[in-house]
Amino acid sequence: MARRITLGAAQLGPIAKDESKAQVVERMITLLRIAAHNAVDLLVFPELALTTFFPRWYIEDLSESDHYYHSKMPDADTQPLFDEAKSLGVGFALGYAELAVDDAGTVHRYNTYLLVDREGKQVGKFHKVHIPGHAENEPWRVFQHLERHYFEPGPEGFGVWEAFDSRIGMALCNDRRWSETYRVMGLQGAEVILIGYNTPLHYSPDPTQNALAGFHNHLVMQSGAYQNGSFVVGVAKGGIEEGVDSLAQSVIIAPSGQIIAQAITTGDEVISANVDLDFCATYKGLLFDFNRYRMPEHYGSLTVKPGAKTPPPES
Ligand code: ING
Repeated sequence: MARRITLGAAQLGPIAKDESKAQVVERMITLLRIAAHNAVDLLVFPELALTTFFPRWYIEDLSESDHYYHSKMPDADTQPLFDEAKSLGVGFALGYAELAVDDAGTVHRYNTYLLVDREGKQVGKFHKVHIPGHAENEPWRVFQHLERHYFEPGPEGFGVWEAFDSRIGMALCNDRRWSETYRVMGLQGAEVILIGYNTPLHYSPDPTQNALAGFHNHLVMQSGAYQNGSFVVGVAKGGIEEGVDSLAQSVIIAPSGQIIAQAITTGDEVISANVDLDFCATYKGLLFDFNRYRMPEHYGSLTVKPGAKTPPPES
């Protein structure tokens, strides 16, 4: 019996700075209902889905940005979303800013993804690993990208969770650009990798890359999918948000690397695809049979420092 699942991407358009979480949750519930109408089993929301992309503004005292974070999930703002999803029988992944306090009482601020199954059970939580941008206000930039001021990398790394009769992995935005992200989950048997992103079309450090933003976005996710025999759901917060134009082009990608669904707007939009999870095996079990063909003992050290010169062959 084929293991079929309908994957969905809930792309969000711009979220204004003065838009309340309740207003955003209403938009997300509308997308949930559209997804349910299309028999979606797992709907993926973008990174930091509940607010405007606040790392675009420098607030020196982090405690003054606490209103962007959530210390528990669900909470009063998000309970309606969790209730609606459960009543519709739609599982989802939610990107949000998490404020966590560890046993020693230390506050940690994470860029977080939460996976919830169709019965409303919280299956797994991921903390973004690759934190891009900068930590100090840099006025030379057209706009700020202060994720390194607002977030620390998660200590747990990349995990895979048994859910939806499959093995689900999660990553966030800049994580998708690093090949290790996919391979670490591929080695854990990931069949579906969920990735939310906020990616401005302008890259201040090198604007020559602007024209390639869409190409690079799909390039890395298609490669990651293919090289690990996994489906990838890439979901944007897109459009012109507080004057900054961000890439949309959300996609659902097959283990072949082919794009099987793509958003056509830069706003709120649901795309979906009904897929056979056993299709992963046609890549994992043949070309990318890790146990048979992967050669970690011949790769040398993965801890080579950037710029290290490889020793000349023995003369
Ligand atoms: N955003 C970006 C990303 O990796 C970035 C960081 C911005 C990279 C612009 C390149 C150009 O897509 C997040 N949130 O990681």
